[in-house]
Amino acid sequence: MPKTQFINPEDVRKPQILELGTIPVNSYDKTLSEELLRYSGEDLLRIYRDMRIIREFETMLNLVKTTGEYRGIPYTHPGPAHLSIGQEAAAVGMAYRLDIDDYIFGSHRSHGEILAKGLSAIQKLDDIRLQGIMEGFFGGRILSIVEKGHKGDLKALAIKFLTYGTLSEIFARESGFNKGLGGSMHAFFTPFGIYPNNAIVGGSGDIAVGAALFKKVNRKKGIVVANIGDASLGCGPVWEGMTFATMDQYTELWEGDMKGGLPLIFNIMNNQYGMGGQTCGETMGYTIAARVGAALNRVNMHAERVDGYNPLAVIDAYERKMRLLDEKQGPVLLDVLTYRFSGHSPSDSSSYRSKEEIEAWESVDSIVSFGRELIAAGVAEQLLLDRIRAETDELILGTFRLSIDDRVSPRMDLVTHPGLIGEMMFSNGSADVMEEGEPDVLMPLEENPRVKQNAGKERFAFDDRGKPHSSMKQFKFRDAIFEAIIDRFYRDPTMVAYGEENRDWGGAFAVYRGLTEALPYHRLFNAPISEGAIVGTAIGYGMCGGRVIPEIMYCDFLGRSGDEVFNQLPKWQSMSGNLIRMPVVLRVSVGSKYGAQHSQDWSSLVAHIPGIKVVFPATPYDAKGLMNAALQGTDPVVYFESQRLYGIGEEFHVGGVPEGYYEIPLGEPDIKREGEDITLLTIGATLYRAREAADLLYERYGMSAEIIDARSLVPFNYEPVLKSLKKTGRILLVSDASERGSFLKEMAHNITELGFDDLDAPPVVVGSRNWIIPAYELEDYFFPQASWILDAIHQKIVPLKGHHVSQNFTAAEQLRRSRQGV
Ligand SMILES: Cc1ncc(C[n+]2csc(CCOP(=O)(O)OP(=O)(O)O)c2C)c(N)n1
Ligand SMILES: [Mg+2]
Repeated sequence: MPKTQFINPEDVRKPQILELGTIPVNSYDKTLSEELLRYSGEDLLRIYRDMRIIREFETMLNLVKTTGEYRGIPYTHPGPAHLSIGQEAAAVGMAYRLDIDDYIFGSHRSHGEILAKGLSAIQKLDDIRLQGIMEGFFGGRILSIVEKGHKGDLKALAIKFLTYGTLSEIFARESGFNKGLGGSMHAFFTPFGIYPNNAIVGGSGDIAVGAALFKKVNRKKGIVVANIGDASLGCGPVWEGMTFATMDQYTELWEGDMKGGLPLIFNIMNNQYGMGGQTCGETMGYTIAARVGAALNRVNMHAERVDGYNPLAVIDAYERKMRLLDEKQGPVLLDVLTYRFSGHSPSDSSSYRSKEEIEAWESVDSIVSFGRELIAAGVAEQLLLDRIRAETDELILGTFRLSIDDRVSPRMDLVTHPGLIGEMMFSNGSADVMEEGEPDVLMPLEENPRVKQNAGKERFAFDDRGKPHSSMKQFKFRDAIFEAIIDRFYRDPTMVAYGEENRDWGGAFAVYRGLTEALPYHRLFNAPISEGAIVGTAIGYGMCGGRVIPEIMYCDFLGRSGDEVFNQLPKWQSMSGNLIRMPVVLRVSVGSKYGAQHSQDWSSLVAHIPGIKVVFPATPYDAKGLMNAALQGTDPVVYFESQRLYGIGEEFHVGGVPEGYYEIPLGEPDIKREGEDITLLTIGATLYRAREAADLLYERYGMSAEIIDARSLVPFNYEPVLKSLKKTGRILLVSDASERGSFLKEMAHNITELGFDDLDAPPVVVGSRNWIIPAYELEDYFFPQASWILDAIHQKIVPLKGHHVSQNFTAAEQLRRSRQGV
């Protein structure tokens, strides 16, 4: 418990000098001849071969992009190709010691890393496993293509499998590793430990940390390497990822075998440029990227710069650093110095650097230098190197021919199956647990103080006579979420939850109170204030096969995790060709009372992005059922919780909140009150204001309103709403989100199209104003009120006899506001 970590003013106020220690730079000083005891001739030739395969692969792509042909065979590749010609030694050195259980992540310039890691995996796998992987992958489809006419051993076949699977992916063929849905910047192949590469530079900076967390928490073999460009050190996700990866708690607070650092290497592929900006001397201030380690923890992340132009220097560093990881001393930061001869992309004219500079680096080309050293050490003669070159050229030519052959390597057939990509957006799985096993917990569930306390609570808000139970006695919204979550913690051993103040505080809104007593640190912990990394690490954790609940304390902070929520969480299931599942339930609390930056409902931003499920429960019964369903699923779910509701009991579901397990299917709206004259469709907490409006409508105007609670935004079944409309002919939609561009507008539009014949008037949307949210004292002028619902009905749907309006919903006012953008 952090409480035990006493912060003594006497100690921390003492004067001292902070010594930062030292960071080695290019300290490897052996020649290849001196390393002959460490490597066999075969090993060294394989290093040479692997570098040559990458060089020719990238050269082929460069020629295709710049000349429209490769070795006389024309081909047009309109997509991207960010090449790493020049960086081969860094990639092969990085991958050489990695085993099949070690994972790499990368960025947009990752072809070399993919090939290097794949080649390393092929070398390490025995034939039976290798054959099994190839046969099992997409039903053996890729294998059946490359094995036709293959002469040679299984490893040679596997190398064809690797280059073909990668290239057909780059060329958007269905026979690619990710069915052509990932493409050049995202290709990956998890069976060889090659995890997603990311077109968002630095995107892997936090995702990879989550993968390392998964390995640690679930006691899995292997380490994780996050390949990151030098310029990406300026990216928030990288910094946040490093912050998350170096938290003291791993060594100070995690207990037993969990004590110790993450098995993770941040591998800076330091080619000294962004696209055109020079990192050292221009866009960054670190001079030597390894310096960054000094900011992160007291051991400088064991940072080191190594010469990435010498594969043996990189391998040497990996050997030493992997030992540290084995001793749980991670994470490690490696600054692997390299250079790309190729442009950022083939259209790049290299206007930002001089010819002399490129030539200077070409003159020390790592492949040529390594070849020379092989000869000098007597490992090879020129003839042998020439033969290796001829063989690798042949491999790439064969790969190229196969990948561009439309009959062998067709694209996904969206003519015959127009809905195919749609079918791949979600995995729609149902899994009690992500892995069998005994969950780590600290006490039997029944003994948990919160569970005991909840057992004595009233699970419906009202007594037999309709009187509300005292607030203290009611089983509340926050209890309902807690109940679903603790239940899953006691079932699924992979499940973890984290966010800001999640542990001893009990979550900012007391949802997790009691969980701290139940769970060891590694399953429930406080994250740094790094919303990007909170979501990003969860993505990495989920894609490796663990269930995870990250939490964003206020919806307004979603902006801080924008990339993770908009670009990463929703995309990897489909972009992987459905190889990956994403069992991540992101809890997002929607505030009120705290003004413009703590009270916004941004559900529409999330619902807009294809690939995320979005729910917004408004009652304890729904909160528990929807949380159970979200946790049973294998898709990413953003689960919105209104802070207005944490303290309410169940007021609608007469049976109260069941004690046992039940699910409410995502996507099904719920009729909360039946009525005849108008339908009120609500999202989130406006349910209660709609109920108030419905009471007023009845009391004052004799109108009966049917209230439907949307409960989910994505997916959403319109049928119950359309059925209601058939009866009422009128509909008003209400939520706390600012009205312009809100999800209500989307719903209103669909309802207009689908229910046009049943509508007496167009659907009317009542959202919050298109303003900043004012202080609590003025909030009622911003958020929809029950009276606004009546005003809008009166002015836009059906006149209410004798009604006095407080808000102006006339067409003229609508036009005026639109003209002013408010
Ligand atoms: C978030 C984001 N910003 C900008 C870009 C455009 N972009 C693509 S590559 C690149 C440079 C990246 O440099 P570095 O991280 O050093 O990797 P390198 O390209 O040198 O391998 C930029 C700015 C992007 N893809 N993603
Ligand atoms: Mg770079």
